Amino acid sequence: MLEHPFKRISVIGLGYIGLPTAAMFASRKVEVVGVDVNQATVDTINRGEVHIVEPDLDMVVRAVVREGYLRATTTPEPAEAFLIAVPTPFKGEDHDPDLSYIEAAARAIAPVLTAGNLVILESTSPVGATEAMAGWLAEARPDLSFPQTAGQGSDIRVAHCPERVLPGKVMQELTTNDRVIGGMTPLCSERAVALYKIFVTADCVVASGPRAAEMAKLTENSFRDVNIAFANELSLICDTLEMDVWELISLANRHPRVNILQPGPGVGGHCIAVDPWFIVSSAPDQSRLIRTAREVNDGKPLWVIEQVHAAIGAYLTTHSDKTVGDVTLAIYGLTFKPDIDDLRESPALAIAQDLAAQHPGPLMIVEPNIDELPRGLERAQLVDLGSVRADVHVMLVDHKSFRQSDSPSGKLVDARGVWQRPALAQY
Ligand code: SAJ
Repeated sequence: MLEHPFKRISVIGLGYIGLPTAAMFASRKVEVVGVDVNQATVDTINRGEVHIVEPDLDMVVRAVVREGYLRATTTPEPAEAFLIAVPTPFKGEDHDPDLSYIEAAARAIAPVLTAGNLVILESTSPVGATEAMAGWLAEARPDLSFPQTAGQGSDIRVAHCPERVLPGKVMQELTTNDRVIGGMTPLCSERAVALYKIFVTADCVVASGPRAAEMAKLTENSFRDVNIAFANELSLICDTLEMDVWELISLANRHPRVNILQPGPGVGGHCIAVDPWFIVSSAPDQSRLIRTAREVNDGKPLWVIEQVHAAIGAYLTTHSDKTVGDVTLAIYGLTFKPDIDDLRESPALAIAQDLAAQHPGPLMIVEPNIDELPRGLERAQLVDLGSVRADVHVMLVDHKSFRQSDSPSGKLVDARGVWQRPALAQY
């Protein structure tokens, strides 16, 4: 094992990023204290259990809690390094970033800081957030020196090291993804590299500073958002031209320098649907493409809802003895992407809630990754794939089990190309 100076590491925010990161350090036999404001989360972790679904996470947490390397608390304790992994949502119609969780975390750890400590911001953040965090820390601890005023010789080292792991592959990508390290001084970066090298097997790439690291993370997610918007726009164009978008993208992607992503019911999750707005809000006049991509992706759920109403109308024209209240709808998938249990910012959930409110007939929902239906879907019935009996079928999330099943009979609205995917002949 590598020699490193970190006897105790504290992770603030035990969510989708913080808990796997805490568990990863602990699995390398470093003492980790996880801090979260939610007592139920803290209790769950201290029992060796997890409150989120992520492959292999439960196994690692169970082991490190049992061996005494990870424990959780609601009150920060002294440590050599602090990693802040709290949410950074946006607020209001202008989509301005909300840094209140970072500020609260900074103010919570400030009292326990001691000279020599390293503080890392992992939360995806707008440009300037790390410096703002260093400012809050300095305000709370005038007895300590910080890099913004003391430079290389500061008591406290501060860096931004954005998380970039994919939900569903977090435990793997935490170790194998390259890591961008943006220290406020070269010494801050050096310490942060030493910290991450405890478990990262890929490269730790040192940026010119925290601002470059912040912008790199926002750029990665905006790149993906723009590519998905391109695919979503193609799906609208193909609908108008009565063409198959899935065939079109398969064909175009056979070009060696073309790699179009897949259309869907919209872009969800807490990252790609949020982060591009941080760029737009910092440079609104220059971010025309990034803003338009967000608007295209945000407009897709409404388009899918219109498709469903059109399918209901088409069904009724061939069943003149029925009224709209007699039409049974089946919705396949609620999560924000396949094979996870995460409903945050899910376009599929928003579509289902809208249909539940508008469609007067019976509503069946197939979502193998949850046990009970969330708010707004009280009148719907959660069913197994095999029990679906419906007139109009709406595919929203391409879970593995859906991909492996046959196309149902009835009217189909397929936002993911599961039932419509073309088999292209190839010689
Ligand atoms: N989606 C499509 N079509 C596609 C790909 C995705 O419609 O071809 C949709 C998904 O269904 C989902 C949304 O986009 O609703 C986002 O899913 P995702 O798998 O693209 O990304 P996330 O949000 O799970 O994770 C992203 C990742 N960023 C990049 O790939 C550039 C991940 O590496 C980041 O760490 C994560 O955001 C984050 O935390 O910022």
